[in-house]
Amino acid sequence: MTGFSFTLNATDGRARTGAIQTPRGEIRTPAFMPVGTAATVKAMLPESVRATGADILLGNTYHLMLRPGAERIARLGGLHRFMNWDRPILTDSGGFQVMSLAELRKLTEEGVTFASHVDGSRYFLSPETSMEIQRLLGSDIVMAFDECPALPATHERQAEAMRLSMRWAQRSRDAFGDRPGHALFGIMQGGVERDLREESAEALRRIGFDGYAIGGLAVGEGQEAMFGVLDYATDLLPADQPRYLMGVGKPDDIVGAVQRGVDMMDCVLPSRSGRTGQAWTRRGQVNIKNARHADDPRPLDEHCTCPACTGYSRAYLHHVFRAGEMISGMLLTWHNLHYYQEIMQGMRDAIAAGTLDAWVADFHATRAQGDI
Ligand code: PRF
Ligand code: ZN
Repeated sequence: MTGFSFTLNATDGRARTGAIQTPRGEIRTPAFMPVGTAATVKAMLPESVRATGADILLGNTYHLMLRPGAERIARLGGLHRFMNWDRPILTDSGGFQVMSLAELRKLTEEGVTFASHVDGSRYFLSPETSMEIQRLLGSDIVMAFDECPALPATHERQAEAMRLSMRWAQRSRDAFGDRPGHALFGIMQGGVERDLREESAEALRRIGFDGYAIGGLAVGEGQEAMFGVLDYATDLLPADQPRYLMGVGKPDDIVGAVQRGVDMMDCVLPSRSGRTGQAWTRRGQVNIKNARHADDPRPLDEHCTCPACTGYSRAYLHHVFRAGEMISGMLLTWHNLHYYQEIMQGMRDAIAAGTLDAWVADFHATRAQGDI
């Protein structure tokens, strides 16, 4: 397809670095995508998100169809114009959010009907309606419509959900059609069942997508089980197209995923925990609520170049959190997103230099040290 391409620049072990070219700009990989669910990365201006180093944001079909509505966003010039972010946007397809947030859900072969968590009104989502909504939003990377079963799930339940997702993947592909400059990604399912992951990858490759996501992980199976799947799952997908691990994760999850051949990830963690007083740093987690920070003149991380660390003490960050001041979420979110992007840049550089193992060893050693 024209206007959208993926170039691999270097590999180191199974890790890869490269870039996705889109008409709205380049996405350096491995890439971390901040989550902008409701047409905003909460507590951040778009230019500030960009300043942290983000090349692409994630938006949500489910939330935007409910409020303010995809047609309204289309009338207002599309999601990029609406939220003042002119770089690439990937949109999730909605099914995963329906299953975790909506009420009165009814799932059939055709799609899923549900009641809005906002006002209880009834909606229908299917591969066809999800493709239409993502088109109205103007999404650059559109996700196929899938079903991610809740855990615990038997092999039989996982098989059923995966096979439905593969039929929906074909319907997503048919409904998406040919849209130069826009990409459609398929989503692998199958839980932690190797035979199902293999069957799912085969079905997706047969249909053919511009990129391939690994869904159905980070849903409560634990890091060891997730890495166990990634140990073989990335190799089931085409080497010359981007691989996206959905909804991951903590810093050490991201590092482990990149080591296993993942190119893209998204997670609410850095932004959400910024609003609950949790900071992620090179040396580990800091809970800024803790009274031990009340008199501490040091920054969160003396090596960090973000505005929260260059301008403010832990004592100040503790105070504004305790006082419920809005700047608390703003500063901690900025720091967390900055730190996540610094990890991604560090890994991109290390993969290009062939020194990822040393980089990862240093990442873990730094985090293991002492009290933060
Ligand atoms: N499918 C979709 N979105 C997702 C997931 C999935 O399996 C996950 C699982 N971690 C997060 N977001 N469509
Ligand atoms: Zn910082």
